[in-house]
Amino acid sequence: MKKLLLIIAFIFTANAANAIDVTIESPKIRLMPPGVNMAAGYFTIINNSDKDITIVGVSSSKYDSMEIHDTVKDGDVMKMVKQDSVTISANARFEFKPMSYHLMFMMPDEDFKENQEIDVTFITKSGDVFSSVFTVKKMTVMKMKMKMDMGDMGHMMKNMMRPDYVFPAGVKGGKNMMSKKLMFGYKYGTMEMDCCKDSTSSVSNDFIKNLGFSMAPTDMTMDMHMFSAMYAVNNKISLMAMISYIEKEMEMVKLSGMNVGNTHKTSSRGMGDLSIAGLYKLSGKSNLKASLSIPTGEYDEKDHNMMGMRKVLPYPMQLGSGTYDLTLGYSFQEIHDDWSYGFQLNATKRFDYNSEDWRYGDRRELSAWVAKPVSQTVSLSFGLDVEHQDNINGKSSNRNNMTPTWNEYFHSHLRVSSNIGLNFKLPNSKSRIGIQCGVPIYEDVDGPQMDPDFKCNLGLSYMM
Ligand SMILES: [Cu+2]
Repeated sequence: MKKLLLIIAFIFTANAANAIDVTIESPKIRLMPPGVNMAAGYFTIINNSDKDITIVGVSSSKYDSMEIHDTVKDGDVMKMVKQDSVTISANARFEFKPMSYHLMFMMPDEDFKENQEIDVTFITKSGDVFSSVFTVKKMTVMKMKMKMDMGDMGHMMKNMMRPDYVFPAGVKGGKNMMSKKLMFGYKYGTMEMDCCKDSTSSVSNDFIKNLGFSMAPTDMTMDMHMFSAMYAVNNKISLMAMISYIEKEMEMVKLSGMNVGNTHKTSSRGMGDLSIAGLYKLSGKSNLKASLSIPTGEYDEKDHNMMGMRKVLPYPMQLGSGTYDLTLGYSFQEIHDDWSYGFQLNATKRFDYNSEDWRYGDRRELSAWVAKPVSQTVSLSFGLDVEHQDNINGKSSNRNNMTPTWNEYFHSHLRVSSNIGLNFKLPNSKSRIGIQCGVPIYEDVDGPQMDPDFKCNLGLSYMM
């Protein structure tokens, strides 16, 4: 947006040079300590023309965001209030000064030094453009008896630069962004499972065999590459779309009959379900999410069985649900000076059966975490995940009775995992990296059911 504004500015200055007759005196930006992401700018503008000039926008190639502010008294607190425009009367002089109108320079590309020069472009209501060069200057901060309240925005700007501002990599969904921001994300998730649990304890292959199954899974890996895009329609509403590429592999062992002890591997890979979501910001700390899962993933994936015949793979090996699923979520995060915490609740409801006459069970999840920045660029987090998954409803026409993975009643579980994570906020960059890994610490399952050894998530995001 900033770049677009500048391009527009160049076009206008080229075509309409001197269309605006203004003089700008002593333009300066307050020198801020490193790591501070907001600075005020002051100058005096003289309108040499016989017409009023209304400034409606400011931008700079060195800052992501700029605003015009006024300072107003609210009780005994001074507040900075964003202004959509400021009008300079014909043949008048107007001062942008401390405790009054000023420019707010936000999210600099780098930490600036004294006497560094910063380009600033102004756009007027009539579409004219004029520019000036501001100089970074050390200025004594006025000692004020009154408290300065930067409001929501000041806190937000400061917090946004923290590594723990974004959720740990394993936490789904996201946070609202500033209006018109666009973000691209990539997440890689991997999970290793082995066999098997029933209730809260591990069970042996003999146990599975004695239940009448002739095959048992031995281990399973799931890899997921998820691509997402998020766009902030305004400060309250962001829209997201997510699609994943999934790879699954399962090894089975023959428990009875012919070829006892032989193992066999099956795999499935392809696109998963497409998810589109809306985020609604409730406050600076919380948001609501509603997402719809659209069945783009296959749910009748096939692979060769032990006999060499291509058969539909059991439920856990499928890539999609085959149903339109609704997920409602609530996220909360509170950021303190040197730590933060948050939690997220998600509930997924599946309404219909897929064309193979089954559906995955409903699902409820809770993720909670505490995070602590250990430097300006790195934060550490500890978290707990609770997931509650229901059994499969209906019965696939492709099912068989040979393996517990095909049994609809061996899928529900309550699982608690603990995890540890790292977030990186690259300096002077719009990229973030997160990594989070966890292991189950409590499981209560309807089984025999496969259970995870560990899971890891790696997340990358880039904000335009
Ligand atoms: Cu301000």
